[in-house]
Amino acid sequence: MTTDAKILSALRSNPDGVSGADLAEQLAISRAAIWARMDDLRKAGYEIEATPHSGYRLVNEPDALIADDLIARLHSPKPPKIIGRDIRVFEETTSTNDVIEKLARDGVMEGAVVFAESQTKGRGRLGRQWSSPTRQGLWFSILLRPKLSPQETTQLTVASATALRRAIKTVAGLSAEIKWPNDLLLGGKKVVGILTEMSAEVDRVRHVILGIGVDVNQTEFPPELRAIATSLKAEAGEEICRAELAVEILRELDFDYARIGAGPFAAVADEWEAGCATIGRNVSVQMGSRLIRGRAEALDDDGALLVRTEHGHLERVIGGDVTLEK
Ligand code: BT5
Repeated sequence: MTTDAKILSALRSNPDGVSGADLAEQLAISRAAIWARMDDLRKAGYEIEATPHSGYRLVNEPDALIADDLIARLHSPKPPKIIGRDIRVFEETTSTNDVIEKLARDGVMEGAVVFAESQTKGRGRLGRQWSSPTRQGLWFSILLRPKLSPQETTQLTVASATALRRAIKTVAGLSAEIKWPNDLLLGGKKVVGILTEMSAEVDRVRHVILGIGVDVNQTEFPPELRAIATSLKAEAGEEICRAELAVEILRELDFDYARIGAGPFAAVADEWEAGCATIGRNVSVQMGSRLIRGRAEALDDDGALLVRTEHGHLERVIGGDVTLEK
C-alpha cells in the first residue's frame, strides 16, 4: 500500500480524528511528510480537517476514483488474493480493455485492474459501442491468466455476473437479474455489460481480459439507449458511492475467481442459475447467421447455455445474442 492509501485507511478507521504524531509513528515517516501528503489529498478533493485537539479528520470524500483510495478500501480488512493487487485509474482512455491488453503484453501480473473515468471508445461485443459518460459509471477491465482451456473461459463471464449481482445487492440493495451470458438487468433494462476478450493458443489461454461496464449514477441516457438501459441510481432512487461499489465488486470477483480456481464450477453455476432470468425461458439466440429458438434449460460445466430447440434437440450455446421471448 502507498503512503496515501495508508493515511486514508487510518483516517477512515478513526472517524473522530487521529493525531499527526500517531500517524507519523504508524507510518514511520515525519510529521512534515504527513502534512505534505494531507495537502495533496486535499488537492485531490478530500476534505480533511486539522485541529490541534483531535488531529486530522476525514470530513468528506470526492466522487472520484482514486487508485490509492480504492487500494486502501480493498485491503481492509484483508488484502485480495489476486483481483485488485494492482489498480490504476485513468481520467480518460479509448477502452480500458485496450489499456489492459498493452499491460498484458508487458507482462503485468494477473489481477491488475484499470478503471477509466470516461472512455472515448468503450465497446461491447461485435464492435458495438458502449456509452461511458464521465464519472457516472464504473468502466473497468481486469487482467487474468487462468488455468482454463479456451472453451472453459465462459465460466469467467458467468462467475463475474454472479459476483456483480452480489455486490449490487450489498451496496445498492437491488436484485438484478442475469441474462446469459453477459448482462445484468434491472426491471428488464440493462445495467451491466461484460465483455470477455481472450488471447489463446489451441488448448491454452494466455490471458483473459474481463471488461465490465456498470451504469451507476446516470439520470439520463442517449436517446437510443433510453428504452433498454437503466442505472443503479435510477432504480434505487439515490446516488451510489462509486468507490464503495467498485471495491465491493472487486472483492466479490476475487472470491469467485478463487472459487473457480479451487475446484468444481458447479457451486458458481448453481448460484448463477438461481439469479438468472434466462433459465426456464423461451429464448432465441442469434449465433452469427444462425438463429436458434427454444427453451433455455441449464448451464453446463463450462458455463455454456443448454437450449432445448423446438425440434427437441439440446443445443449447447457458447456465444451469441440471446433475446428473451415473452
Ligand atoms: C456488452 O456488450 O454489454 C459489453 C459491454 C462492456 C463494457 C465495458 S466498459 C469497460 C470495458 N472497456 C470497454 O471498452 N468495454 C468494457 P453487448 O452485449 O454487445 O452490448 C452492447 C449494447 O448495449 C449496445 O449496442 C447498446 O445497445 C447497449 N449499450 C451501450 N451502452 C450502454 C450502457 N452504458 N448501458 C446499457 N446498455 C448500453
